[in-house]
Formats: sequence, C-alpha cells, structure tokens
Amino acid sequence: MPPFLFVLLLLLSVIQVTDSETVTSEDVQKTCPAIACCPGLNGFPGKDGRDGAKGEKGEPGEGLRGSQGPPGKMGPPGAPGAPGAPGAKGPKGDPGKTIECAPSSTDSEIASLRSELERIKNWLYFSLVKKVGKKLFLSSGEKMSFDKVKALCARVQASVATPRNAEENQAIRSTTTEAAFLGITDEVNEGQFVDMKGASLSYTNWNEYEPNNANPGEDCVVILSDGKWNDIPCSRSFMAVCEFTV
Ligand code: MMA
Ligand code: CA
Repeated sequence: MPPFLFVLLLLLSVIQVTDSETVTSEDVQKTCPAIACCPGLNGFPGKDGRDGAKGEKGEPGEGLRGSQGPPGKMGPPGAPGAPGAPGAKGPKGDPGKTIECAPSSTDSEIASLRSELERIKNWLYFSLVKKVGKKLFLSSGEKMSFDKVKALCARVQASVATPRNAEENQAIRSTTTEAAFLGITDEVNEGQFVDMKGASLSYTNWNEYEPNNANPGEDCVVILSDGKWNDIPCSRSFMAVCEFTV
C-alpha cells in the first residue's frame, strides 16, 4: 500500500470513531466532501468559554402598581404638653366672723376649777400621796410585775418611784405597807444598778447582804416595809408606786 493511502485510511478511521461519540450523521455528510477534496481538515469546536462579567442593572419593569394597603397601627402617645398659663384671680372672699369672748365668765370658771383641784389634792395628800419638794409619790394599791409597773406609771405621765435621798425614800415607803418596786435595775450590767435613764445612783439604802443577785438573777429592786432595799427578780409581783412632778 502506498504511504499516502495508508495515512488517508488512518485519518478516516479516526473520524469515524470520534463521530460515533459526538458528531451526527448530518455533520459527517457536510464534512465528508471537505475530507475528500480538501488538503487540511477543520478541527472540532472547542469547549464552552467561562461565564462573562455580570451585566449592568436593567431598567425598572413596567408592571402595574398594586393598590394601597390598609393604614398601620396607631403610634404611642406623645409627651405631655407644657403647663397652661395661670388662671385669672378669683373674687375677694367674705369677711371673717368675730367670735365673741366672755372674759368674766371664763375667769369665774377658772376660779371654780382651781378650788375643785385644791380639794382633790387635799383628799389625795390626806390618803395616799406623799409630797417631797416637787415630787409626788403615789401607789396604785396593786401588786404587779416590774414591766407592768413601768407601763402603768408611763400611762399616767409619771415614772417608777426612784428615791434620791432619805426623805424621798421615807415618802415612798409610807405610800404602802408592802414591798414596792423602785425605778432601779442592773438589767444592762450585772451588779451595776442604775436609774430608769441609765444614770448611776448617788443614794442607795441596801439591806444588809444586798444586793446578792440570789434566786438566780435579781435585776430589779424593791423597797421593803422598813425602807431597806433588796434586789429581786423583775418577774415577781410587788406594789406599784409612781412619782409625779408638780
Ligand atoms: C431573801 C434574800 C434576798 C432575796 C430573797 C428572794 C427574803 O430575802 O436572799 O436577797 O432576794 O430572799 O426571795
Ligand atoms: Ca436579793
């Protein structure tokens, strides 16, 4: 076989193999004459190229505009406005009424009350009250715990009887025939007896061997029938004697 015929046959077989995969029979008919008469052969089309760059934004469409939607929800209330201007001045008020006084009748009323008060004082002094200087000592005639004595004296604007000297001690003693609480305790510091305001005592009249904090725990003080003092539990009941300032 001559060499050019061999090359021609070889090229034809290559075309047929490729054709069966990608080229249609129509294409073969179009290309065949070129193979038969042309010295060179056209190559097959190359692969698709890459995607091009993104184009510019298009013109807005010309579709029909939709109908208007319903109104939105109501917004929150606005801030309160500035205060208004002051109102006009009101009309003048009515004249006040004069209250009539009767000095003469009030004076006689005061005199009558004074006289009545003196009579009541005399009844008291005659029976229960003992007066020393500006102090009045008065017993309620009942026995009760120390807390109740304090409450009772406070209720009548007085305080628990607290003798500051022998004369006051004797006055308190004479208001009652039985032992009575005094306004003295060592509740805050054991062994340190103080008055109801927490002040230390300048006068005491302890019985022999007292205070002994027996029993156990004796933080209150009673005046015995002989005028001597003994420390005793606050929960026990003794006579209530209050002192009033005049
Ligand atoms: C005794 C004596 C006092 C104590 C009382 C308690 C009668 O006196 O010991 O100091 O307070 O007892 O009852
Ligand atoms: Ca005692």
